[in-house]
Amino acid sequence: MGAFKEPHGGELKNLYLSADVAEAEKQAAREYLSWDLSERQLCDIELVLNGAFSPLDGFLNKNDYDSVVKNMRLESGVLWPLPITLDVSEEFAASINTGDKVALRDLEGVIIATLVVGDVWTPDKKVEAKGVYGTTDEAHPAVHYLNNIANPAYVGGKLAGIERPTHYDFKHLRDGPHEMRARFKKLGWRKVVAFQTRNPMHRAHQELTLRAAREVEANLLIHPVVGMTKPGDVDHFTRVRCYEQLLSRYPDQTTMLSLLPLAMRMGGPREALWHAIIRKNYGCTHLIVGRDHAGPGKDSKGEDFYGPYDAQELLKEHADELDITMVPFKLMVYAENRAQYIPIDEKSDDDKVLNISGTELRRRLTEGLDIPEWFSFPDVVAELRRTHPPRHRQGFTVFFTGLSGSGKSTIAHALMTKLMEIGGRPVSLLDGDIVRKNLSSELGFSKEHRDLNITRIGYVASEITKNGGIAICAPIAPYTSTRRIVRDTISPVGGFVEIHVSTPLEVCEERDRKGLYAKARAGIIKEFTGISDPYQVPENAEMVIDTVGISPDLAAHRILVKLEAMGYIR
Ligand code: PPS
Repeated sequence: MGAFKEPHGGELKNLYLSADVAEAEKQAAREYLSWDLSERQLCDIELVLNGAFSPLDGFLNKNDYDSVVKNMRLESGVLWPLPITLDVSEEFAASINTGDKVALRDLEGVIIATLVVGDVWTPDKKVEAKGVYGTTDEAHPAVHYLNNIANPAYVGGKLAGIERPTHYDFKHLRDGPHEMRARFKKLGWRKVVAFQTRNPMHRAHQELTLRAAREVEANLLIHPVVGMTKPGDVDHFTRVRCYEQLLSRYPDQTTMLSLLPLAMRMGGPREALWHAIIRKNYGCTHLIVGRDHAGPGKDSKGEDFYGPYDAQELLKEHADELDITMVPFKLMVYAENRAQYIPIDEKSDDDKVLNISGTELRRRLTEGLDIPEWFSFPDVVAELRRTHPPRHRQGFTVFFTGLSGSGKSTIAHALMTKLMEIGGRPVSLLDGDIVRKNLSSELGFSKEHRDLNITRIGYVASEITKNGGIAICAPIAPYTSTRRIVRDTISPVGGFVEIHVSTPLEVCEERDRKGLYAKARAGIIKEFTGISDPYQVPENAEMVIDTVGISPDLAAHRILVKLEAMGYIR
């Protein structure tokens, strides 16, 4: 196995134009139609342009897309497991034709690349979800993204790179595949084993990577994903500081840290193949694949989407084609009697093994409990504690959802007052009616407008939460997927407590405080929730309150007790 072999399917791409050509194209592109790249598209485009996604030279056209979804291969037969597509709105799709050029811009309007439009089509998202991820269950983060966040139409076509996406953080750790290959060559690293991660690394990970490197007599590249990972993951700033702490614990000159701006799909086995191809493009000869590689978690029935070693199996099946060797690893556990880590399959009956799961670690962090040295190095734990203070010092959002007239606003007011009485954090109320007067005054009640309204509330609440405050939201928020987007936005920055005010429709209608139900029944108000518009009942709200028979005061008191039990107040 040569360390610097050309990747399968052709040379390592570099789609950036030379400086003067790029400048000319940039000037010309001012006249092109323009598309603002989403966060995920920005991640994808960076890795297409710098060659990490070789042999791709743009976003997939329809034939390649169909073939990838169905057979895990490009039309040419080259192995490529995940569809890299440019999703756009219907209006935008209708405005472009094959052969047109489009300027692709980052969030600040900088032109990153231009695209020569190939195919424009509307994908069958069910077929894509089933084919690529083996499921249409929206508990899978990629299926949720596909159905609820990605735009409805796709555009394929070749890319020409104008400017590298800007990163202001950890510049010294951001090398593309060409630079990494050059660094390996310069250092004489002929064999390099890559370690993929989206989590903070503890002693078990260090032990595993050291063993893997020793086993295959290779140098080690710690190659964490810093683009988009699973919602709820530790933010990459904290993680990279942890990795930097850990790096000093490896033997000198053996190990390198570099960041990968990848948008993960949590696609399990197919994603593991993708990770292998990417690491080969970066010049690695080996990739560590552990238990449940790139696993999406549980499905809506509480079962695993993929078997724990499915990813290893799929890589084994395609070993001949991959040109990078998998180093399979079992779960590492700490054998207290031996005072060392061992793979779980080497455990004998005499061994007393200890393990702290991710969930248990989060619990200890949020409750400010001890994290033992056998589990993690103290400087890594100190980094984690800096960004994960115990819950009573974190910000949080209480998100009420329920029908109009269910009592959300009244309980929200009562709760706000009680929380202000306790003190310690600023409290903001984002009530449905207030938001509609201020933040969302131009919006109506179509699904699209309701979603926009809730996303705005979620955005404001996440800022309040991130800065240590308490946000109380009380919209109807009738759609499950939108509530989930809000949860996913807020959970990484603090607490999120969803409360379903489940007062039955008959009771709300009977109360009809604002006279809206009567108008809705008479057809004067259209799209009225519960009457002529849907309300999707929450399935995993932290709390359900039916206001029949309990006062707003008692309801707010129960919520306070719940918040105390969860550790947010004390
Ligand atoms: S949503 O669906 O979450 O965006 O709705 P929200 O922002 O909470 O706004 C709900 C309030 O607007 C009034 N209203 C309607 N509600 C539902 N459907 C229709 N068509 C409608 N038209 C006006 C109603 O007073 C809601 O207030 P609450 O406090 O919930 O009773």
